[in-house]
Amino acid sequence: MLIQSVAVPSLSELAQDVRAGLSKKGQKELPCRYFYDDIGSALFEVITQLPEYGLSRAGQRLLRKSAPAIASRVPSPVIVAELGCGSGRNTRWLLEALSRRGPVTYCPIEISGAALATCKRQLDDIDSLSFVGFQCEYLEGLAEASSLRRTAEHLLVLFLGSTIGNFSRLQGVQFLQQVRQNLMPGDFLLLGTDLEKPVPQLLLAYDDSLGITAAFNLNLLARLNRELEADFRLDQFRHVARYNHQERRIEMHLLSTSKQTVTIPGAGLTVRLERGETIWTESSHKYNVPEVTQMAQQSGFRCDTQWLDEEWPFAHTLFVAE
Ligand code: AVI
Repeated sequence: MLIQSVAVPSLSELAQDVRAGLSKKGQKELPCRYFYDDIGSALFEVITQLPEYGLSRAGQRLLRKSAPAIASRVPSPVIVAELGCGSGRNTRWLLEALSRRGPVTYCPIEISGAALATCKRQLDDIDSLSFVGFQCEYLEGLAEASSLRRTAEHLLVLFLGSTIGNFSRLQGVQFLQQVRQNLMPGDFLLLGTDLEKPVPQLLLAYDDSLGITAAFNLNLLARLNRELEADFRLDQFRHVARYNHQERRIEMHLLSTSKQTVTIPGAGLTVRLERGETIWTESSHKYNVPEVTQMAQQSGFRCDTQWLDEEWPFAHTLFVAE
């Protein structure tokens, strides 16, 4: 298996981000990208199977349905660069459809080494597929994948699962602009976006009855205990999912159930929390269809084709670089 490690965020980067986020004057914050250590990635895999969390299944259904159409739009040979591959299960349909027509180089880009290894195992049996994994941040990995390109090879970037929703709307467009900078005119981006839906349904999706999303959220504090020798008492925090109507997003918070002091030696920090105060850990923005078209235009793409799921409002849109 070829897996290249470009630059996994260093401990000092984690320490700096934790320091910045937890010493904020108003709302304390922790970046959601730190959810995905090996334990967090495993918990996220379980989330994707939960009855309340229809998002991943919608993405799978769409990919299965649209794979032949996508394969007919994207010329061969192709490099498929997937930003955050997870287990790789979702991508199988598309990779199979593409590799029936010619050689495919698949470059999953993933921060978790364990997830990358699972992805490789899942897809190992696909004929004429070369696997070059990158364990690093998305844009670094994309630059590496793009540098593998030979003449006449097209690039198809997959950004599925509505990970774009974890950026603010503005950051999302800025990120797509950076993706575009790594592409040539005529290259493709397949973008997954979770669409607006009734708030009670969203709240259940982010606060499931088995408590897996709660564990996923709390693992962030457990990670700081493991990696920065922090002394967070997990029983003194509660997972909270809220809908922010103005921003049209689900927010996940960790609510302190007592007045407490936490020390984080690895970040050189002592944090005081009031009873009821929260640490904001994630936003998950929900979109509507015209917004997706607008995002394409703002980032140097045009929309080619869009597929919508009928059971769980979710869109896959094929963008072409202009
Ligand atoms: C990865 N990302 C798109 C997920 C989401 O729905 O925002 C992460 C997640 N957080 C809680 N459940 C799932």
